[in-house]
Parts: sequence; structure tokens; C-alpha cells
Amino acid sequence: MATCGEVLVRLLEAYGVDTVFGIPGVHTVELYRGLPATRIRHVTPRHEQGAGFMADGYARVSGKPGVCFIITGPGMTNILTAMGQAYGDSVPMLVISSVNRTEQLAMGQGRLHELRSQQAVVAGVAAFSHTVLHPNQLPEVLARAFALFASTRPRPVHIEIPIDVITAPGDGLPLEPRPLPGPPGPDPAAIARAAELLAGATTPLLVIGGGAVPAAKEVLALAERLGAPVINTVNAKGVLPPGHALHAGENMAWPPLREALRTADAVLAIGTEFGETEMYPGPLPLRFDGKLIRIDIDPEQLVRGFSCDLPIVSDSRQALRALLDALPASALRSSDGVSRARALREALPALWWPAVRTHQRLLGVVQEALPEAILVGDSTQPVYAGNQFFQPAAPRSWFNSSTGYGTLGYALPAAVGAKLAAPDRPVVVLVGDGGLQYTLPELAAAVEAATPVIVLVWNNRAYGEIRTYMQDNGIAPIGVDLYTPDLLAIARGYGCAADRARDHGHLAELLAAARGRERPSLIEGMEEPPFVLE
Ligand SMILES: Cc1ncc(C[n+]2csc(CCOP(=O)(O)OP(=O)(O)O)c2C)c(N)n1
Repeated sequence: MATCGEVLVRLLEAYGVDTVFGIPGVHTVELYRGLPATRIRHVTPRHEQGAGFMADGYARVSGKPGVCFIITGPGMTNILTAMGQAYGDSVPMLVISSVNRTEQLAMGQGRLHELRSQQAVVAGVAAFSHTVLHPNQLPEVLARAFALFASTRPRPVHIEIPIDVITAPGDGLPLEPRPLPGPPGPDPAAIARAAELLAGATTPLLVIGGGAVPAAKEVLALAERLGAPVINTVNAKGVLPPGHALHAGENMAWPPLREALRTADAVLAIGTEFGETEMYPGPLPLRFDGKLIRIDIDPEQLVRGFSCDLPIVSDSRQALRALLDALPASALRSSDGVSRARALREALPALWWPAVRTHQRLLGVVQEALPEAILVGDSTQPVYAGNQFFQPAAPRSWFNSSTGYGTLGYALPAAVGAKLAAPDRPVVVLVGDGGLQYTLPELAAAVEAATPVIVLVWNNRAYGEIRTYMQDNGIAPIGVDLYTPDLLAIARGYGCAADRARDHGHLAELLAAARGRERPSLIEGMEEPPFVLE
């Protein structure tokens, strides 16, 4: 006899799941019974928030949903922050939890791990949450989750299974996945209109967001065909090849980019919500005097914030392919696109805050030592700076929690997930001493999972960004100067290699040594000379 829990893991495997992140408890052990009969690997974090961040990092690098097994109650409340980050950045995540027995649901009898309603708790951070009240529901509900990941704006999905349903017989349930729909394509009439607008534009401009990642080839072809400068968001870094002549820069807080968006006769925005965190240290309202065309897989996104002239609901790749086909051969190629892009790009460094130079040097060393690295960032000063200029070699190679939900503690566990998705690439964690202390115990999970991530800690013994913000706003710094422990000793205690970089040359040596190791490395860079440039 196979239980519902055993069928679940078989179905997950059939949908292509190869890794599950979780901490088992008495309410979820029956999800584990069937695991050895599958090829699914289980990775154990030290906190459910870590499980969620690992799943997030895994999903961002692999493009597949990150899957978690979470216990009822405290496990669910612990993972909410990670679900919030994934929700904000449109990351596919499947959180499967237990819940108390069916006849006990919402009874308030003081059961172990009881919450009044887990569904209510996750409502703000999940696309949907479903309680599986009978094993027969399982195949359909899983298919709904995977259909959502395959064809709509990806976001976390929560499926909870009462402990009596997990152990109920699952015999006879189908073990094959349901055929899934592909993502939606565009309305041909809307594409024809977009082609007309873009073909007639003399100063076209593209804005690309995380939704453009699957369409990197098409974005490049379209930009070159139109001669259109391209502004990217943080999550679209790497979509345009590094150093491309049409790269206009990033961060829509900077006046030259805002002015270019306002004055362009046609702006095509692909897979971006024009989010507040793309306007650092803004935000300011954007204006578009010309035509604004938006392509997004989420119809609601097309009417949010401000009105656009031509909303197109579609997966970005299909829309851009159709647009490339629909553009007339005679389409005007903006002859000055390269010079417009260069003028914008070259105007930005003078606007950056002084510390960006410090972080340019720091991240330059990382990029030179590990050119093919994936850089997973927290919410810390080198990350805000790198968001302005860093150009990774490929998409899915620079992401961080300074965007969207903006939580601390993301980077280390997300990097473990990233390393599991791309074991052959170096994975570097960019994190402050404040953010690292949120999820420091995940060093143990990294050692245990044999994921040799390289943790580069920017140590200023403070919540540095907030200290500066308080000072800039005439508030005495309170609660921002930290007692930071000996991170090197702690990292060694966890079984990691650990060193403090003396200078940039030494940092390069430490990164090269870390790359060859089979265990994680922690490298500390103090926020002081020689790392702080005048
Ligand atoms: C969960 C959470 N709590 C508080 C904050 C507010 N916050 C944003 S940045 C920051 C400072 C982070 O300090 P650290 O990681 O050391 O990086 P630094 O600013 O020093 O570079 C804080 C407290 C946050 N983003 N997330």
C-alpha cells in the first residue's frame, strides 16, 4: 500500500523535482517515508527561513520551482519571510506543509503546532494555498501548482496536507504528471500595433526586467534591430551581454535615465513592474511623454502604477519573436541608438554616491578572480553599489534581496540553493556582518550539503546603511552599532575555511584558493582602508 505522502514524492519526481529543502517534524515524517524510493535529494537547513531562501536561490538559477517540506505552525511562520521575498521577485516556489488532522482543523483545541488558519497566514505571500482534504485531490492540486509555474507569473504556492490525509491510502492515484499548458502568447493585433509604433519611432528605448530573462536572445535581436538603448533592472542583469554598445545603464532614479524615458517617442517595457527598488535611493514617479508599450505575463501588472498605451499580455519570448517577425523590413533603425546609449551610460558614474568606487574595486577583484561566478547578494552596501554597474557574464548570475521585499539574511542560504542548481560554477555570497548574522547557522547546512559557497562579508560592525541613513536624516544612530563576534572563528567552528583579506591582492588570492576547495570559505573584508577608497 502506498500512502498519500508516498504518492506525493513520486509525483514531485515525475514533475522534475530533484531537490527538496526541509526540516522534518512529527507532523511531516510521513512525507519522508517515500523519499528513498525516488532520486530526490533532501537538503536540511538550520531554520525554515533558510529552507525558503535555499529554494529561492535554487529556482533563480535553475529556472525550476524550489520545493520545501515544512512542518505545521512554527515551520510555516518561519518560512513566511522567504515566501515574501520570492513573491516580491516572482520566483517559483512550492511549499508543502502538514497541518493538523482534518477533524481538528480550526477547532482551537491547543493541538501541537496549531495555528488558527495557515491559509490565512500565507495569504499575503502565496499565489494560492490549498488544503488537501482527501488523497484524490492531490494530483489535481499539484498540477495546478506546476501549471502556474509553467504558464503564469511565478510565485510561491502553498499546499498543506492534514496528517491523517498524508497517511491515508494513495493506491490507485495516477503517478504521471498532467500535461501542462505553456505560457500564453500575444494577441497578433497588439503585436502589429506595437511593431507599427516601434517602426515609426526615432528615439525608441527598451526597459527589461526579470520577466525578460527567458528571452535574452530575442531582447538582443530586437534592441539591435531597432537600434534601441536598453535599461535593465537588477533582475535582468546579464540579459544583454556585458559591455554591449546599446546598454544604457540601470537604476531609474538617475535623472538622465528618467529624462530618456520621458522623452523617448516609444518605450517598450518587457517583464518589469518598474518597482520602487529599481529607483535607489528614489523612488520618484516616472513620466512617459511618448508611447509606452508593456509586455508582461501578468495582466494586472499592465495596469498597475500608471497607464500604458499598449498593454500586451504574453510570455516575453513569444511576444518578442512575434514582434521581430512583424517589424517591417523597412523599420527605421534608430541610427543614433549607440550614441544615445553611450551618453546615458557615461553620464551615470558622476551621479553615483562616493562609496560606489570602493565597491567597484572590490567587485572588480571578484569578477576578475571568478569571471563565471554567480553572485548572490544580501541587502548590503556592496550590493546596492554593484546594482549600479555590475555586469555578469550571463542572466541568472546576479541577484539579491535588496530588490522587492528587501529582507536581510537571504544571501547565504540562497547561495546554497544556487550552488545546488549550478554545482560547476563558483557561487559568491555578498553579505554584511548584520545580514550574515540573521542566517549564520546555514554555514552548517552548506558544509553538510557539500556546497562550497564563498562568503564575502563586508564587515563594518554595524547595520551600516541604516547608520548612514539615520545620520543623513539628523537622527542620533541608535540600534545600528553592532557587537559583531569573531566571524572567522565561528566559520572555522562550522568547518569552513576562513580568512581576513588584507588588501585587494590578498582578496584575489583568497578567492582563487576558495574556488578549489570542497568546503565553504568565509572571507572577511573590513570596511576600512585599504578596502575603503578615498
Ligand atoms: C528583516 C529586515 N530587518 C531590517 C531591515 C532594515 N535594514 C536594511 S539594510 C540594514 C543594514 C544591514 O546591515 P549589514 O548587513 O551589516 O550591511 P551594511 O548596511 O552594513 O552594508 C537593515 C537593518 C531589513 N532590510 N530586513
